[in-house]
Formats: sequence, C-alpha cells, structure tokens
Amino acid sequence: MTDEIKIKIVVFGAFGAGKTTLIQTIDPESKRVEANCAGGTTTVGLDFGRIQTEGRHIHIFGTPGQERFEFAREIIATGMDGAILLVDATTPPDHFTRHLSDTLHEAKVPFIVFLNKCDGAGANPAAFTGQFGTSEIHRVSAKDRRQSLDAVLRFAMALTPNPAAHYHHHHAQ
Ligand SMILES: Nc1nc2c(ncn2[C@@H]2O[C@H](COP(=O)(O)OP(=O)(O)O)[C@@H](O)[C@H]2O)c(=O)[nH]1
Ligand SMILES: [Mg+2]
Repeated sequence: MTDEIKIKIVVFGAFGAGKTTLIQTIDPESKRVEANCAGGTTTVGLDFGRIQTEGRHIHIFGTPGQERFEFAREIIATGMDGAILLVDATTPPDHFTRHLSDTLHEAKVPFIVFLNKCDGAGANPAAFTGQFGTSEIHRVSAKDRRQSLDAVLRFAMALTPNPAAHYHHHHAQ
C-alpha cells in the first residue's frame, strides 16, 4: 500500500504573467478547464497540472488573472498548501500583483515569488526588490522546463500538507 502525500499549489499572478505557460512547461499533459460563472455569461479559464515525484502528488492550479475574478480565485485556492506568485519582470510592479502578495501574506500561506520572463532582455528583476516582504524570490523563465521544474519541486518538497489551509481575500484599496 502506498502512502502518497497530496500537495496543492496555486499559481497567482496578473493576466499575462505566464501562469498557463509555467503549468504547461512543468506538465505537458496539463489541462485547461473552462468554467461558466456569473449565470453562464462569463467564462473563467483555469489551468491544472500534476507532478508525481518521491511519493508526493503535486497538484498545481493556475488562477484567472483578471481582477474581477476574485471569487473564482478564492474557490480555486481553498485548501492550498502553498502558493506561487508569478510576476512579469518585463513590466513595472503593479497594484494588482501587490494586492495578491498582501492577500497571501495575510492568509499566512507559504508562498514564493517567481520573477518570470527573465530570459528576455526586457526583464528588470531589480525593480521588484523589497516588493514582497520576506518571501523568497526566484528569477525564472516559465519557458525553461528544468528551471521551472527545479524551482517548483524545491518549494513543493518543503511544504507541509495542511488540509485545513484556507485562503481569505480582502479587497484592494
Ligand atoms: N519571453 C518569455 N515569455 C513568456 C514567458 N512566460 C510566458 N511568456 C509569454 O507571455 C505571454 C502570456 O503568458 P500566459 O502563460 O498566457 O500568461 P497567463 O495569463 O498568466 O496565463 C505569452 O505570450 C507567453 O508566451 C517567459 O518565461 N519568457
Ligand atoms: Mg492563463
């Protein structure tokens, strides 16, 4: 009988930060799920990937990046063991990303920051120094499989599965 540990990781980040790319890179079999919300008038996309390693089943969910889908993010985030905040390092720090960071700190969810698109000449990771409190920051390219997988696995292996973890949002100021 195997005693497999399930780990739920949720990827947050603004629209275009690279969430779908990251999940596709680490799990080429990952699925994109379309959910109907707001009475069927709005479609919310989410990504779902898996990594199986050393007795751990790691489930990775990508959240919708649009601000108005706060409710969908809450549902996807319920019960997460850890979070990744994905940031597009080719654009200046923005209010929405700061809001996500504040929310995750308040929820006391273990989370790390990936400064993404660091493969490109346009990336300016130094602009994000001090933006995310005490959270660890990694410079990555979501298109680079080894880099992305290494960073996600190192984070996932250090997490303690916590079935009681919840995500509480607060409104952006
Ligand atoms: N140069 C570069 N482009 C990236 C990287 N990750 C994502 N992109 C591009 O950024 C755009 C948005 O990525 P996507 O994964 O759809 O973002 P999402 O909205 O957060 O899911 C796409 O055109 C990607 O090809 C990266 O690491 N480097
Ligand atoms: Mg996406």
